Amino acid sequence: MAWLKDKILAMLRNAEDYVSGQEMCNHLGVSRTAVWKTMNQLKEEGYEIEAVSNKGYCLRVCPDVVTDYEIKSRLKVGGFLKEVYSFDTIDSTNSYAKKVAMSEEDVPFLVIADSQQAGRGRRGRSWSSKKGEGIFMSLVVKPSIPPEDAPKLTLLTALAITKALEKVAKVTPMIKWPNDLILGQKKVCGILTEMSSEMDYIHYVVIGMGINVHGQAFEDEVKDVATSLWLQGRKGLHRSDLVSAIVEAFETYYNQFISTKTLDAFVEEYNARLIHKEKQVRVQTKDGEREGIAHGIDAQGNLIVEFEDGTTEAIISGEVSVRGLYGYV
Ligand code: BT5
Repeated sequence: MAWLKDKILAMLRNAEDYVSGQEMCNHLGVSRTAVWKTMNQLKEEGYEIEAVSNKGYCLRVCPDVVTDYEIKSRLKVGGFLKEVYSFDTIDSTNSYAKKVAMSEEDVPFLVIADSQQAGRGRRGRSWSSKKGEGIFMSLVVKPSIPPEDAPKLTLLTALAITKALEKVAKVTPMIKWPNDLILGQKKVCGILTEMSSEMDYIHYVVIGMGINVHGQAFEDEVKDVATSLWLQGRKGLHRSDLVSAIVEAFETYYNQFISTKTLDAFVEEYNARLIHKEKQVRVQTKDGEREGIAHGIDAQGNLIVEFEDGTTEAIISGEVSVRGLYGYV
């Protein structure tokens, strides 16, 4: 009866007042025993559900969990998001998402875990993913856009997460092109976009998001770089609140992008968030390091940098260091 959990949670969550057991049975087409058993399971998992005779049930307290049913109960699954797969622990949500994406036609779907054993960053780097401390999730889409446009999804995702963090956590992150969100000069979120494609056709895109929520201390290797919402003074957040706000914001950005096939409408918003706009940056590409002033992104999502020799270039990808961030002084 695991499927009942999200339905019951959704009914309790959407109710203005108490929901009677009979109403649940009628609505869900199950027995009273099934409802009662599911309620007990939810209570064991930390949901505080008040039961009052002649009135019914009321959800009082919700634990900070990222189970599929918790997330489904907050989002209309079958609407934009077609499925949610959740894990207590996993190697990497991106790796799992890729395996599912090969056979699963119904997209977008979400893979989320409470911890990762081998969370991945870009170019073989790792992502610290301690149990219960963050959001580790991957959204899979199959857009009909040219493969070279896929990196634009990273930029849209950065905007969507920014919107959601503003709404739920009441913080205003800045973006470090292309895939970091910054709070208090440190990294609160990273995005890893991976794709399977042919020359002119995308099979799928996996957008992995790592967001530090409750972490109070980071390992030595990342402590100078990383921050969390907790460390920025945002305590007591529910990760599922953030997850549903991110998916909702992503839906809006994604749908607009897919229908217009251009970033035009987002460039201004992105540049207003850019932490290195009109600042000195150091660009590392495969050809070496150069310094210049970043003027923002163009409609291709490339970073426009005016170098010290007076030339201006659109940087397609590469590492950009921003003075004052992550030990670049
Ligand atoms: C990223 O890579 O920022 C992309 C991170 C994506 C992680 C998500 S979690 C869900 C999904 N499943 C995965 O396996 N991955 C995705 P990059 O720009 O390469 O940054 C990696 C660098 O950030 C590391 O080398 C560290 O310096 C630093 N770092 C590692 N863990 C961090 C953390 N939790 N918070 C902030 N910085 C971290």
